Amino acid sequence: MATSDTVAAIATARGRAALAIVRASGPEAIVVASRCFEGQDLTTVPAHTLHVGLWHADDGTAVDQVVCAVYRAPRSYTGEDMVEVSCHGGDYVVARVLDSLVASGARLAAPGEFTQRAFLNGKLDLVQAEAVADLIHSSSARAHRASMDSLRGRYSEAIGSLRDTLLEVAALAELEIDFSDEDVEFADRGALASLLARTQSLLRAALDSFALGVLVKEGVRVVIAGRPNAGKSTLLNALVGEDRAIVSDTPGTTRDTVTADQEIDGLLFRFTDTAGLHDSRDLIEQEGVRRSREAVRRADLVLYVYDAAVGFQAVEQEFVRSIEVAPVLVVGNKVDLAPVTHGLVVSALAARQDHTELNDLRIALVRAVEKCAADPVRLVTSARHQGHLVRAADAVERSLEALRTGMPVDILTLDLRAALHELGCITGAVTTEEVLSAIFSKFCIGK
Ligand SMILES: Nc1nc2c(ncn2[C@@H]2O[C@H](COP(=O)(O)OP(=O)(O)O)[C@@H](O)[C@H]2O)c(=O)[nH]1
Ligand SMILES: [Mg+2]
Repeated sequence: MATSDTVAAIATARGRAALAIVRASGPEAIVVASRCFEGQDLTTVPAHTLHVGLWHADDGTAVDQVVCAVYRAPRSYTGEDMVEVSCHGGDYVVARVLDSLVASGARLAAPGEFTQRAFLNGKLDLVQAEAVADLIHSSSARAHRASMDSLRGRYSEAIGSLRDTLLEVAALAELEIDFSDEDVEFADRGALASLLARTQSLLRAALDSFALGVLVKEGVRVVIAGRPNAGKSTLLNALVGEDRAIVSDTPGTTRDTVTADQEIDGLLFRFTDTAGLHDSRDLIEQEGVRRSREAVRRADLVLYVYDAAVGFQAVEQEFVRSIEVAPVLVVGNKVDLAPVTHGLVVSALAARQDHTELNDLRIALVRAVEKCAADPVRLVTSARHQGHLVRAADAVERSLEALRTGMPVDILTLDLRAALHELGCITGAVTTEEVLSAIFSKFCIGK
């Protein structure tokens, strides 16, 4: 991807809407836009100004009345000259505006190309660029908060301070290499070891937060399991506050998988009412057990519902104990009919009238997720970051080992450099074309 040319793309979603934005970025952005714009001469207007005028297609026909925002390098999102055309929404007008930009000399932007240019021009680091995509995709308060934290540079700061500590240690170690003929020790081994140990514990805390980070970013998949007629579908409906699953007193009613999303305490929960489980008459049957295991395998959390009127059967207890893939929350339903002997107490039916009825269950769901990690300084939500953090922690571990065993100082610096390299990959201080295209190709076009 060259940054010497000028690109254009539609930045807003398709379909009918009051307004839409088509943007252009690159050295020719203002000239290209001015060729289509009848009003002020955009090439001579000051930076950061808005101009109302007529937009013309390349055949001269007036397409729309628009507002052009003009930005000049380096004070723009991409760090290049940019024009953002606010036109009326709807597919036709927007497509014509884009066509005319292309006819005047821009080329169509690749996905994420604006943000990639911003990165290449030093407007954002890689973590912040990824946060832009996460922000667009965030669908809960906590996912939003994590991406805003990253976008504002807090995550990069945390990585940066880890790098600074490692650089400090590396500098001291390298000083010794420079003076190795003179056989002096500049650095106090104990002080180096404690700096490295501190870095290591911060890295471990970051790594520990990844399990929670993924749940915050992707949502928590909760599979509601239990015997037919236990009240799973009723509970799902009560939790999401609408009738998503079919409720019936004929066992085996839920045949298709029903999934419904609900935000609780800023976390997105994706509840799945298990299907197929109910086709067999009893959980003890081979097929029933196989299917429940199958459903449970895809869960981050299992909500096991039993019917208090029937009791928490031995086979059910056995089944719950055998689930290893995810934490299980046991709830006894139909407390209005019989006392609950195990787990949380629920009346799914009553909860339909009174939505505070399930508050204990909601709290338990959030707690079960938060248990996945201690309160981290910065939440790691990206598998890419996780990979680099693991390798950085390994390298720091090796350098600690090198210190402990009194290895030559150049062995120590090799490991420190490896750790620094990994941290640099996270923020993009070190990067390759391949990594960039893997990241930015997942972006929307126009971002
Ligand atoms: N008395 C009582 N009945 C309930 C409760 N929850 C569900 N039911 C009833 O139990 C039956 C089975 O419920 P359903 O949600 O379809 O169970 P599923 O097969 O596990 O999905 C329905 O007739 C529900 O109305 C409850 O808390 N109390
Ligand atoms: Mg059901």
